[in-house]
Amino acid sequence: MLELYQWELSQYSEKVRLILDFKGLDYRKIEVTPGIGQVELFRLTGQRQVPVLKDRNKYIADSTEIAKYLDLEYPDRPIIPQDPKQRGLTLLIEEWAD
Ligand SMILES: N[C@@H](CCC(=O)N[C@@H](CS)C(=O)NCC(=O)O)C(=O)O
Repeated sequence: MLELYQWELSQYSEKVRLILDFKGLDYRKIEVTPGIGQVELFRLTGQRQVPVLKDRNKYIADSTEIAKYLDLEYPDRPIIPQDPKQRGLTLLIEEWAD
Protein backbone atom coordinates (compact mmCIF):
# COMPACT_ATOMS: atom_id res chain seq x y z
CA MET A 1 0.00 0.00 0.00
CA LEU A 2 1.09 3.58 -0.67
CA GLU A 3 2.37 5.45 2.39
CA LEU A 4 2.23 9.22 2.81
CA TYR A 5 4.67 10.79 5.26
CA GLN A 6 2.87 13.96 6.12
CA TRP A 7 1.67 16.60 8.55
CA GLU A 8 -2.10 16.73 8.81
CA LEU A 9 -1.97 20.56 8.83
CA SER A 10 0.49 20.91 5.93
CA GLN A 11 -1.09 22.42 2.82
CA TYR A 12 1.36 20.49 0.61
CA SER A 13 0.32 17.25 2.32
CA GLU A 14 -3.31 18.21 1.79
CA LYS A 15 -2.60 18.71 -1.92
CA VAL A 16 -1.26 15.15 -2.16
CA ARG A 17 -4.15 13.72 -0.11
CA LEU A 18 -6.60 15.42 -2.51
CA ILE A 19 -4.82 13.89 -5.51
CA LEU A 20 -4.72 10.41 -3.95
CA ASP A 21 -8.42 10.65 -3.09
CA PHE A 22 -9.28 11.97 -6.57
CA LYS A 23 -7.51 8.99 -8.10
CA GLY A 24 -9.20 6.62 -5.66
CA LEU A 25 -5.88 5.22 -4.40
CA ASP A 26 -5.62 3.55 -1.00
CA TYR A 27 -2.86 4.89 1.21
CA ARG A 28 -1.71 4.95 4.78
CA LYS A 29 -0.86 8.26 6.45
CA ILE A 30 2.29 8.44 8.56
CA GLU A 31 2.28 11.57 10.73
CA VAL A 32 5.90 12.75 10.95
CA THR A 33 6.97 14.09 14.34
CA PRO A 34 8.37 17.61 13.81
CA GLY A 35 12.10 17.59 14.57
CA ILE A 36 13.01 14.00 15.43
CA GLY A 37 10.74 12.51 12.73
CA GLN A 38 12.34 14.78 10.16
CA VAL A 39 15.76 13.31 11.00
CA GLU A 40 14.39 9.89 10.01
CA LEU A 41 12.86 11.44 6.88
CA PHE A 42 16.27 12.90 6.01
CA ARG A 43 17.84 9.48 6.45
CA LEU A 44 15.26 7.95 4.10
CA THR A 45 15.05 10.66 1.44
CA GLY A 46 17.97 13.08 1.77
CA GLN A 47 15.65 15.98 2.63
CA ARG A 48 13.52 16.84 5.66
CA GLN A 49 10.23 18.20 4.33
CA VAL A 50 6.79 16.64 4.08
CA PRO A 51 5.02 15.35 2.08
CA VAL A 52 6.92 12.24 0.99
CA LEU A 53 5.20 9.38 -0.79
CA LYS A 54 6.50 5.83 -0.44
CA ASP A 55 5.52 3.41 -3.19
CA ARG A 56 7.01 -0.06 -2.66
CA ASN A 57 10.73 0.68 -2.13
CA LYS A 58 10.65 4.13 -3.70
CA TYR A 59 10.42 7.49 -1.90
CA ILE A 60 9.20 10.60 -3.72
CA ALA A 61 9.54 14.02 -2.08
CA ASP A 62 7.84 17.31 -3.07
CA SER A 63 4.12 17.56 -3.78
CA THR A 64 4.61 18.49 -7.45
CA GLU A 65 6.97 15.55 -8.04
CA ILE A 66 4.47 13.29 -6.27
CA ALA A 67 1.67 14.56 -8.56
CA LYS A 68 3.79 13.82 -11.65
CA TYR A 69 4.78 10.40 -10.28
CA LEU A 70 1.19 9.43 -9.51
CA ASP A 71 0.07 10.40 -13.03
CA LEU A 72 2.85 8.25 -14.50
CA GLU A 73 2.36 5.19 -12.30
CA TYR A 74 -1.41 5.46 -11.78
CA PRO A 75 -2.68 7.07 -15.00
CA ASP A 76 -6.41 6.64 -14.29
CA ARG A 77 -8.04 10.00 -13.60
CA PRO A 78 -5.00 12.09 -14.69
CA ILE A 79 -4.38 15.28 -12.75
CA ILE A 80 -1.91 17.09 -15.08
CA PRO A 81 -2.79 17.65 -18.77
CA GLN A 82 -0.64 15.91 -21.42
CA ASP A 83 -0.96 18.66 -24.04
CA PRO A 84 2.36 20.58 -23.75
CA LYS A 85 0.80 24.07 -23.61
CA GLN A 86 -1.88 23.07 -21.09
CA ARG A 87 0.68 21.14 -19.06
CA GLY A 88 3.09 24.09 -18.94
CA LEU A 89 0.29 26.45 -17.92
CA THR A 90 -0.94 24.03 -15.23
CA LEU A 91 2.52 23.61 -13.72
CA LEU A 92 3.10 27.38 -13.86
CA ILE A 93 -0.16 28.13 -12.03
CA GLU A 94 0.61 25.38 -9.52
CA GLU A 95 4.08 26.83 -8.87
CA TRP A 96 2.49 30.25 -8.35
CA ALA A 97 -0.13 28.81 -5.99
CA ASP A 98 2.57 26.94 -4.01
N1 LIG B 1 8.00 22.28 -2.31
C1 LIG B 1 7.57 21.39 -1.25
C2 LIG B 1 7.31 22.21 -0.01
C3 LIG B 1 7.06 21.31 1.20
C4 LIG B 1 7.06 22.09 2.48
O1 LIG B 1 7.37 23.30 2.53
N2 LIG B 1 6.70 21.39 3.56
C5 LIG B 1 6.68 21.99 4.88
C6 LIG B 1 5.37 21.67 5.58
S1 LIG B 1 4.00 22.51 4.80
C7 LIG B 1 7.78 21.35 5.71
O2 LIG B 1 8.00 20.17 5.64
N3 LIG B 1 8.44 22.18 6.54
C8 LIG B 1 9.42 21.68 7.47
C9 LIG B 1 10.81 22.15 7.17
O3 LIG B 1 11.04 22.86 6.16
O4 LIG B 1 11.70 21.78 7.95
C10 LIG B 1 6.34 20.61 -1.71
O5 LIG B 1 5.66 21.06 -2.65
O6 LIG B 1 6.08 19.53 -1.17
